Amino acid sequence: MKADRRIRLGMVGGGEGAFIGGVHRMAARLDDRFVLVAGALSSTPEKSKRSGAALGLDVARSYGSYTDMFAAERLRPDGIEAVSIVTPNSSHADIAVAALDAGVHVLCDKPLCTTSADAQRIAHAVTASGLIFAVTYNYTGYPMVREARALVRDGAIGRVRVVQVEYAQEWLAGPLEDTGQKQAAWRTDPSQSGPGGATGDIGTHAFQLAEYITGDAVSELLADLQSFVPGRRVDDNAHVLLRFASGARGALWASQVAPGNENALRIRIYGERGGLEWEQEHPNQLRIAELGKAPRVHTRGSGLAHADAQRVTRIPGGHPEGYLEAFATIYSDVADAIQARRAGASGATALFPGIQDGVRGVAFISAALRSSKANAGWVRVDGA
Ligand code: SOE
Repeated sequence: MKADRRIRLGMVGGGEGAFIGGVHRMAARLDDRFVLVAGALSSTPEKSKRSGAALGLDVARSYGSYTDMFAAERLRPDGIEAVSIVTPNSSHADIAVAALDAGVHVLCDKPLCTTSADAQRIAHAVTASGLIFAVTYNYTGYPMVREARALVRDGAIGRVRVVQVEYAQEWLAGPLEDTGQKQAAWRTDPSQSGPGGATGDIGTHAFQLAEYITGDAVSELLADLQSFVPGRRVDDNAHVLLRFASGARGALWASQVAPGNENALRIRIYGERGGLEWEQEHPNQLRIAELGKAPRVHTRGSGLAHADAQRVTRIPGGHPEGYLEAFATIYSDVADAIQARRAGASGATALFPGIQDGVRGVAFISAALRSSKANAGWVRVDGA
């Protein structure tokens, strides 16, 4: 019988009523590179086991807590090799460090954690363990985002001058958290989400995307955060000016109170010789304009795309790929890295977001809060 080459995956969080855990499970399965074999899926042992049963997990591998899972799986010859962490943000750090201590590769949902001290703690554990660590900034998995990144690196638009990035949603325009809606409740509770609201939930996606595509780091920012919904304990709207290390300038807008917007993540990048524009809700197209030439649209699957984009394209152009495929690309990139590790190779340059992206995201949230809270003006974005 042929050995199963798939990577044995565990999951922490993602039980009954969860949203992102289900997305991770679909993403892990799409390219058939992972098999979910164990889980500690909920905050109480009873719910965990019930959730495991609903997913068809082996009862013996449906654990009441993540500590039980790491301890028991470690002793099995067929124990988990990787874990997905899909719990609310404030629990990421302890779970991630426990996983790394147990010798398990990690895929952690964003943001990495809620404090800079925890971000450093995880980063040290990653270095000490030598294990693979990914943060699911899933929008980096879109072929046309990889295309934009490659074009900027190849100098297609020249030296970058201006970055405009925004992520607008409408779903928190009212006090949804007061209705008991679980997704809204934990995201607006600082003890679970951390101190950033829109800043942490979607601002970090926008920030990471800007750094990912440009390959440049934001060195300073100036933020104006607001909670428009009465009684809300975290920000629901953020305007942030950015200064990049290269001298480029940027502006980031993250809002969860913008009626008419679902997941309107959009980035525009302007260089000395041209500009790029990409929107998450139309992800198969990338608009490029070079000075003196008619603007054109690069399309996913056209066969003309950069190798980095073609590598993560599954079906021919004209058949839309979307959110789940992009998410799955992060999983498959991680699978490549784990399998390269199994084979004793270090693996090709990884294009999935790693621990550094996680640390930067936390640095962004904390800098934005510092700048806005004390009207402190420009502040440094720490976190190498
Ligand atoms: C909810 O605002 C949410 O699901 C975020 O948590 C995700 O990270 C974002 O990608 C989509 O919206």
